[in-house]
Amino acid sequence: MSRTAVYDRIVDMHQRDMPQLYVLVDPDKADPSQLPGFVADAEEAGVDGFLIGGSLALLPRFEECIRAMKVAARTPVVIFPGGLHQLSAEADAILFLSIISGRNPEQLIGQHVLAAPMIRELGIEPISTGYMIIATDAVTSTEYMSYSKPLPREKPEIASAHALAAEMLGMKLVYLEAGSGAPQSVPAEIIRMVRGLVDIPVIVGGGIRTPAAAAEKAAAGASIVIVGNHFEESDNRSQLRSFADAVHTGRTNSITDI
Ligand code: 1GP
Repeated sequence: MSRTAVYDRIVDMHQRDMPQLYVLVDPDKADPSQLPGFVADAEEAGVDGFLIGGSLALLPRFEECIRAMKVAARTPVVIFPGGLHQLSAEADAILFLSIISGRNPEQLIGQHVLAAPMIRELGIEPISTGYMIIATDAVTSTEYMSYSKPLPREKPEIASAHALAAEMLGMKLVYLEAGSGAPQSVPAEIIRMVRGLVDIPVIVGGGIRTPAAAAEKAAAGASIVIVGNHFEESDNRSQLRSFADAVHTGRTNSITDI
């Protein structure tokens, strides 16, 4: 794959106004032996790609999980790094995240200086991403671990100004994050305003637990909707297709989804 293959694919779908569903795999919670089957089932159900990573890494099996996913994956497997310990040449790309909602220099540029030479050496495609944490009623792991203040959820104009600045700085994606397992997801109003202002693709994740919520994010302008926690429960995996359909069409077909 070329050094821009994953991003080119994301932009292509974004420009064609075709929202995508990516599933986030947490290496601490996944069983590597189950991952090839999970990835194959998810792709079969219409999932468009995968993120792997998280703010914590309690178990040393990040690379093992990526390898297991790559056994089956035909779609991109992209690192969503919680830190320098989450780098691997096995992945197709890495979200090179700068936490622009906060003012912690380590998360804005410090860690990046350390990571950049390694990413180059490993040959992973870096995708520069302006990452914004949107406040909820809970303190999420991302917020706590990164010492980064979230943006107020009732003020879409503040999030929009951050997104615009990210684009002007040359970042290639913006990621609106409520936090993994968040009690509330990113408000549609923020997504709508951000999407109306920037041309770069907009990723939305955190606290999305129903096809209706996923559809709402896509309809509001998300280029990629991320679902993590919900599919960690094996009982919920039968809903993969409903989520994928909801994101692809921006709506749900069943009233029971609401
Ligand atoms: C977290 O946006 C992702 O970074 C996914 O969140 O686990 O709540 O789906 P959930």
